[in-house]
Amino acid sequence: MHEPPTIRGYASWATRIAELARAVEHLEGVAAELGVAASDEGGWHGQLFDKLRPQVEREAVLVAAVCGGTNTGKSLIANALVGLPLSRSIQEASRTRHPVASVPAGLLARCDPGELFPGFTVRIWSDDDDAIDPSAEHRLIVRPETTGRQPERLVILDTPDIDGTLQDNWQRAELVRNAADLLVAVLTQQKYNDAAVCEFFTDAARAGKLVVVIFNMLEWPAQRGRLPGWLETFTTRTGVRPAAVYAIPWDREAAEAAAPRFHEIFGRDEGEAAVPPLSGAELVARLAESDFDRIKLRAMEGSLRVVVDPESGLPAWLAGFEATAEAWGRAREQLAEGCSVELELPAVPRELVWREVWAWLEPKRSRLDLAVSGFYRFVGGWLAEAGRRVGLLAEPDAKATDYAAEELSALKTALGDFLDRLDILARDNPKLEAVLGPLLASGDRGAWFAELAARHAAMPLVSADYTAFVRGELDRFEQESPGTVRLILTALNLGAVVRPAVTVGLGLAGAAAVPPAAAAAGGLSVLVHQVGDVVVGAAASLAGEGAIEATSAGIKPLLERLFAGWAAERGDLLAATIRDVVLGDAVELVEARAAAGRRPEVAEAGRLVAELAADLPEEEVAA
Ligand SMILES: Nc1nc2c(ncn2[C@@H]2O[C@H](COP(=O)(O)OP(=O)(O)OP(=O)(O)O)[C@@H](O)[C@H]2O)c(=O)[nH]1
Ligand SMILES: [Mg+2]
Repeated sequence: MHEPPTIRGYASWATRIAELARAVEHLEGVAAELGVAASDEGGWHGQLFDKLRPQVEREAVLVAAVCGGTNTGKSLIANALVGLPLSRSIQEASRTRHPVASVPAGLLARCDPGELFPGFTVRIWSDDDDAIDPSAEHRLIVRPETTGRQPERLVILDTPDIDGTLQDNWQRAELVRNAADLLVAVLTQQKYNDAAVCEFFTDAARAGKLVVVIFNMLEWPAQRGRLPGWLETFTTRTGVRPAAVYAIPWDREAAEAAAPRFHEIFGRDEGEAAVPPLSGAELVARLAESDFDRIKLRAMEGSLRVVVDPESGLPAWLAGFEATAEAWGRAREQLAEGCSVELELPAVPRELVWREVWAWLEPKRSRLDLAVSGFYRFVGGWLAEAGRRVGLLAEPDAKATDYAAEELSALKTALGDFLDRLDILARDNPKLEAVLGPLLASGDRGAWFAELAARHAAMPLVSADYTAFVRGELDRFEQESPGTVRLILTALNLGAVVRPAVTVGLGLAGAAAVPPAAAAAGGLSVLVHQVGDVVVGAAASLAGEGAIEATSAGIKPLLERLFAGWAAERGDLLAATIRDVVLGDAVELVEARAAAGRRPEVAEAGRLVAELAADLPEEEVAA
């Protein structure tokens, strides 16, 4: 006979199942978004959400239903188990028309029998004729049990037959079977091999219902020897693995007294005689006490096996989820690596930067006069001269206009490069195609370039941000190196030229592809900031005759930052345009999907599934 599963306690399973359902529910919201196939070939979803979860969410109640062919003594047995007349036991066949449930009154006060038995209209029992009312309505007659004899968490039902002429009866029996944890299969010599009976229990076995077999109306002990053969036929046809087998001898007196005796049948009959038969009350006590956890676990076992099946269950779905999230992760990496362009700006108009430095120096002039007196006068004169040379003082507007035109053309080239890269990425990666394809296909490129030009035209040559940035940098430098202001002047005077290189890319947080310059350019934080997911990085190199002096004077980093900051502001304009008019929230979308695989629910669901699977008893290998 079947070995019971290891008893770990119903409560621990119930908790895990509830947690698992919660985790999966969270992931499902994301799964649709990620495009994870909603494959449920194995039916794990229905088992988890429709079978297991409702069970664990309500009070742990054991529902035992007496089922079987017509006129086999079901009502007699149900009444004996309950110890009260539930439903009339009659000689004619197919007389029980509605299931009758004996529910402990205390339990009835806490739980709604309508929820335990979907599909039925609940009626409170008035007498044992209720169950034989020929009404077409699917009724569930509830008899509150007030004697206290019936265990508090046990519900016992008598059910209509499953093989008579009335189809309504079968339907009602099936509804009860689906809601029950334990089926008491009443079989007789005539019915143990009946097609309809076997079909009913085949479905029960498939759903993993625990079945206790009772052979009734036996010539006793004459037919004892026939039982193993009947049982073998029944279990082979149905796939039922009985948790226990009992036999009830044909006994008119016992039947009339509603007190049948249950003889437990073990594999062979040796030693059986020594075990006294049980009364209905004793059998019930055994079910509710020592068998409760085992029965509940067994009732869930079938559903649970479906859920934890590595091939067709939740693990397969989780693997699909992770694989899809990983594919989004790769798409994200590709986007970060592939989407970065060099913005090659025309030589930075250094006189503009100088003008900012000069403006910063102005209010300090008297202090400088005192501090550096002659030097300052020398520098002042030199600057005027240098200014004339580089055109700072001559036709500044014309120069600015030239610069702006060159700059716009550089920005447009970079935008074109950027769009080309997006095209390539979308072609290479189906996930990126899904997100970027529609943007690129339907976008009006002419309008994008026009928008870039409009934004560029509206941008001042020297922004308030830049002015503030320069002042901040200079103040900081002066504070860190008091008395070295003259060095700034020296370097500028000597004509150091700074060539910043600006990289505009999709700096996804944490991605290796964040332009290294952006990460290094800490001093540019005012300007080089994250704009959505777009990072503008700037690096600079110092060249020209003043480079060595600037380096030795220790102001190289300062100068680099000042010039790079200027260029970065241009890069920022490009980045913002790309984000606002081309990409929209596409990058955030990719980022969010790539992050889905790292959601804690993924690991949690994996852990719970593994734990639940480990608790399942080894599956019996069919002999
Ligand atoms: N002598 C004797 N009569 C029995 C025994 N088991 C059942 N009966 C009788 O058989 C008849 C049918 O029993 P029920 O309990 O009504 O059978 P059922 O399976 O509920 O029948 P339906 O609900 O009509 O399908 C009744 O008259 C019972 O008294 C038994 O072991 N010995
Ligand atoms: Mg009956």
